[in-house]
Amino acid sequence: MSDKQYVPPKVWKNEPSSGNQWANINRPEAGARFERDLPVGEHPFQLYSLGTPNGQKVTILFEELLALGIKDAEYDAHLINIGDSDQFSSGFVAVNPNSKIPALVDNSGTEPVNVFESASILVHLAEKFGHFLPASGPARTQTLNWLFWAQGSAPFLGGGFGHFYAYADEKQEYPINRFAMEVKRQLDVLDKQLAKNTYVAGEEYTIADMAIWPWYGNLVLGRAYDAAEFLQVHTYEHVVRWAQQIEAREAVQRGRIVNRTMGEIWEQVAERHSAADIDQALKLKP
Ligand SMILES: N[C@@H](CCC(=O)N[C@@H](CS)C(=O)NCC(=O)O)C(=O)O
Repeated sequence: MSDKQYVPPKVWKNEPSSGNQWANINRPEAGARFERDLPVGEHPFQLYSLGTPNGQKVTILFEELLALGIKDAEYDAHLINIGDSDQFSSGFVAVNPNSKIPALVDNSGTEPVNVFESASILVHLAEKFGHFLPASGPARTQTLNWLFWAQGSAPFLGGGFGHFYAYADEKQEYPINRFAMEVKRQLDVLDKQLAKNTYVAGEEYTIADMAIWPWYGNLVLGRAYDAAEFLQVHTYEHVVRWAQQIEAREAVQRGRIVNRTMGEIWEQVAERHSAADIDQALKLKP
């Protein structure tokens, strides 16, 4: 237990309790903080994102669609640096009033369509191109079950466990225990599902895998929060098997590095405007 006793005041006030950069991005008000238009590239899809797990979901899907030879899925991926408050520009807020990456403008039809929330973007693209989301029946429901599971569960991993275990200035037993318990329970849910199925929603690779892998796949592959030992991620052997299987896909290796500004140099493709941007980075891989 922390020795500092916090007594909530009668009315909450916005008094930052921490100096860490992730604690201080947000304010209790929504909306644009400054005027700036978004850049627009030449492709039908304009993605405004960052290579976090939520961003990776979408760039993995784009790369999977391109790997199928679908040229209409060409996209520009513009960098939104959330540490620099890019998500609060008037241009970004016009696309996503929630000020979170990823956000997409689909210019492929007669009128531009704004799409936000990573799962909504995945469904929009999967339906548009007819891949990675069964069109009807139980397989579609099963895919959506796991897609919604990911959207509901991952905030406990990122905003909950990751925040308190890795980012908070002070290590506090109560939130770390609470969120470690929940993350391990979620890993066990996945492990039991993947013991019986090749992919999360059955025998087909779907957008549910693309939504879950960036969070739980990266976690069991030891790429998140330096928490592999703490959470004993190797014990979830079916999740590890699945994570490695997804990781081996070329489209995943390409998509996971788009809009990334951290990690090894070959893992950083700050902006993607053509396949060559990714090719060049991957050439540097040892
Ligand atoms: N539910 C949203 C979550 C998106 C989200 O949390 N994005 C984070 C980065 S991973 C973000 O943009 N944070 C910036 C902020 O909170 O201001 C989705 O799935 O798209």
